[in-house]
Amino acid sequence: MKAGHFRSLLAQNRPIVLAGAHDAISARIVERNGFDAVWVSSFGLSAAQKSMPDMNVLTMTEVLEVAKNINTAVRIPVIADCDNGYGNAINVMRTAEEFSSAGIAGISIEDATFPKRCSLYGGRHDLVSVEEMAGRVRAAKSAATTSDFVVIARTEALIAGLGLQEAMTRADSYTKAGADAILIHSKAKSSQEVLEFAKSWEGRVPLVVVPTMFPSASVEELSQAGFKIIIFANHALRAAVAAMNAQMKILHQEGRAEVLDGNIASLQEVYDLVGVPEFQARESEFIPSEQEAPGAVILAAGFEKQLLPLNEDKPKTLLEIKGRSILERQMHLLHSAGVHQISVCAGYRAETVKIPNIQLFENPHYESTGIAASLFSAEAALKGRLLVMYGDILFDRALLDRLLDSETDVGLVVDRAWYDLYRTEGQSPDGADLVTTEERPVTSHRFLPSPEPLHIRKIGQKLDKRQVTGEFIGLAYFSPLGVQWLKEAYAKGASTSGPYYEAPSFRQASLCDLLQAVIDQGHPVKAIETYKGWLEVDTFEDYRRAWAKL
Ligand code: SPV
Ligand code: MG
Repeated sequence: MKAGHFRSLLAQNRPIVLAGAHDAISARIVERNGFDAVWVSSFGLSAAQKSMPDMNVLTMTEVLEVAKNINTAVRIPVIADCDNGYGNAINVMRTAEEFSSAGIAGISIEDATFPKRCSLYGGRHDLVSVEEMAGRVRAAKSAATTSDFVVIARTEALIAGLGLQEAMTRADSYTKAGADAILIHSKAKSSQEVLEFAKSWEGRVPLVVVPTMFPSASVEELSQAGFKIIIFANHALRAAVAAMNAQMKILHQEGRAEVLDGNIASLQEVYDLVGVPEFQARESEFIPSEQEAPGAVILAAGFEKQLLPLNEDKPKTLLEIKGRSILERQMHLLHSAGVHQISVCAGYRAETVKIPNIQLFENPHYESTGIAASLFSAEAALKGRLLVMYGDILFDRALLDRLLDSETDVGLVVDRAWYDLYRTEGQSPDGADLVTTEERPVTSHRFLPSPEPLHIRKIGQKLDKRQVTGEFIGLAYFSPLGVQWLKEAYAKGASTSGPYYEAPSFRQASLCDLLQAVIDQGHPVKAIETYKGWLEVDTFEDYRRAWAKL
């Protein structure tokens, strides 16, 4: 695909300009800056990947691995500098096969002996015979897995000091062997010799040039002289080395990162470069969002004199039933459902609530204020997914699971047994939190909870009993949105004067009053039905029953 794209560039009437990369991020920078293709530079890879000289010390597989990383990071074609093909024609075959099947658009193979040394280094540069190199070219062409794969034959004749005539002979021979382009390399201080070569070249295949040693030669100039492909081979690496050196020097001297501000890329630039936004989009598309674990707030501020002397020295939630307090039992239940962020709103005898691993909030005005005020004494804990429960109830663990799984924004556990009890016996205990749901329950001697939570229309202790469909057990769930509704209702209520729903004033508002406000603001408050399965400790009789039941 990319090889095909590179071939289409070859067919266009303009120069193809490459810049060298030494890793995936430098390749992406090359791409972002508009180059036609990436040159996987052996000079750059040796330096950046291993901090070693460019002397065939990297193996074919090491180069291939980086070339693959680069190819994955960019959309433009990648041409890999494969030195001499890592050996003889047999090694070249494997090289061509591996690189072409990895989706690399093309490779460059040079006529240096194995191991080679960087063309730009001083000292000897030995070349294999013309015939041997022609064999490498034929081998590369025959082993490529796609016919579009581009094989650039590179002659080092000028580097080895063999002169223009030898360079021409070799280039000619490599072309006949099937090369798709000829790279004529030179380390002369001027472009003169490559320009001369180009002049005598009769245009049988495109010419490639690497203007490292004659940097004043422009793309336009080289292109006009007949070069089709121009490779700025090592400038990204050298830019990085210069920048890192300069900034590390300052940083080490100053010992404070701020001194580099403005000199270095911002984090945002790096995020953009490596595609953080795209990866975040993938996350939200493919990874189911881990639901945040819910927290719980236990309301335990009040004092009930009907329980005296049991609660003389402690709040009701600390009453022990068979060796464990109600609060401890509640915490055990919550922990078993994965709820570990537990807050307690205390008031009466708050100092006695000394339980490890809870966050304690205090409503010092518990005598003159209602449960809503106690709840908001724990405002810091009112966030995320939240359970709110009375400190005097015990319930079946399954209720907790159903509530947490209910996908409601505000869900209240509602006991349907109240409905039957009241229907048949015409009585109901005082002080129960009653609800009226939109849907009327069907009476029967069997019970199955409604598969869908029911809409609650009214909640309070003074509802018209004929409309009541169940009793709120004092266990509620709020989604983050539900918590927001609760806070909005509380903020709105705080600015009211006079009676507030069933309370004489907002200060004395109960949880039910606040929930009714949420409903009246048009938000859905849902009932999760149960039939018994819970108990509360409100009276002496409740306490005795709790002992009997647990
Ligand atoms: C490279 O970039 O590795 C090259 C070009 O082969 S040069 O270093 O100029 O030889
Ligand atoms: Mg090289």
